[in-house]
Amino acid sequence: MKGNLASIHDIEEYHEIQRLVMTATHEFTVTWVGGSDAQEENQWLWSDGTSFQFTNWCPGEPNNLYQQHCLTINNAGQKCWDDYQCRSKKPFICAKKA
Ligand SMILES: [Ca+2]
Repeated sequence: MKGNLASIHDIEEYHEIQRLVMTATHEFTVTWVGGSDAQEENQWLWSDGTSFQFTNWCPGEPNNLYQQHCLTINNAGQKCWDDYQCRSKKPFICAKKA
């Protein structure tokens, strides 16, 4: 569909993405978004090439447990961010230019 995993630049975009996930799944489902530190450990970049400004990491994250280079949102009660193994199958949310 010519999109990429969504980049999140500020809290407004985060809330909009959470709203879209809620609309689609009827809950705050753990979802892949387009953040990764696969190129250099702990240097997180968005799929659009920008670096992380706004973040919402869960306490103790990102912890790179057993090599975690991809980014999930809506974790735990706080709906916070956790780095996770990229091969894991989860719902995902993409963006493309309108
Ligand atoms: Ca983690």
